[in-house]
Amino acid sequence: MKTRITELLGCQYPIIQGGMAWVAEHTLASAVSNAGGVGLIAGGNAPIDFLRDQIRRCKEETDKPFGVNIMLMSPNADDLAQLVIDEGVKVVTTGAGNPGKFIPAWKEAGVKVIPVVPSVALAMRMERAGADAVVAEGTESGGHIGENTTMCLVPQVVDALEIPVIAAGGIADGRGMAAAFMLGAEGVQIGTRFLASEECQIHPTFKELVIKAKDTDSVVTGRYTGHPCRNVKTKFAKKLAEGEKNGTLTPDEFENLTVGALRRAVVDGDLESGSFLCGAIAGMVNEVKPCADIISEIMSGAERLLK
Ligand code: TUI
Repeated sequence: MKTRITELLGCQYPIIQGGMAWVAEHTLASAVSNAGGVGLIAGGNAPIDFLRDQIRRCKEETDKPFGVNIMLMSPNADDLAQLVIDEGVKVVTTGAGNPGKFIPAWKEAGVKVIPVVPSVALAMRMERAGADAVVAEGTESGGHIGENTTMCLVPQVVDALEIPVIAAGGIADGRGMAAAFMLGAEGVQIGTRFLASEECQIHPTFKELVIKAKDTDSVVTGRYTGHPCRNVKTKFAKKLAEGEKNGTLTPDEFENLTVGALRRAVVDGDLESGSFLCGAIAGMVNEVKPCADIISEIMSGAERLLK
């Protein structure tokens, strides 16, 4: 399947992996890239020396294009923006902010720039700033989210832009990919499906939560802090949601409880105080598989339907 995204990124399939903080490290990124998609290493809040090492390991594991996701609220965002240039990374996606100030330097260095956007307005700003493509991310996604759904957001972003659009949020099989293409997307970004991959290094408890999740097992917390976040509905997530709803947790108390909660989920599998970020499609993810199988099943399903 050739689209402007496969052409832009030099990959076999128009599938990019979500830049999941703490989750997306070199083994997952290289597995996705070796399977014909574009794997990503997530910067998150990680130290620069750690990320340099991750990028170098990924280069050893794949000769295919891979990228780095920069979480723009991270204190390391400026240093990571420079690191991707210094390391010759081919693709950058960004989240949780406006990457406009970095785009000229990335373009100069030949880095393909793909901001993740939750709205048409930001998508248009990114096109004007020189982005090569955007990821239009619906509220079905895991982690930090906007309010609009994939079904509503993607066609509106497609109509508003000339550059190609990658759809994200709620896509985990060939049907989802085909649907995104019918909305005008030329690629998909997939996160949650790759949580349940063999190459993903998250704690076994996290994988089990994804595998066992039903359709109603995700919850959005933190709207009142300005950082709404979709998680698996664990006891801890319910406590946060109730504290927010009943006013028994102030926004400051809420923020304090969530400091370090992503690490506690991914590394420790801590159900008492970890935040297991996950998309609403987890209910449909029922089996751990190698990334190559996940990608080939999605592609064969989508191609069959699109024909
Ligand atoms: O960024 C994500 N997903 C994420 S980031 C993350 S880590 C985090 N930790 C604490 C607070 C916030 C994040 C976990 N999941 N997806 C892409 C995305 N970007 N979703 C929403 C946005 C976004 C939101 C507001 C992008 C830009 C924006 O405003 C830009 C501006 O300045 O106008």
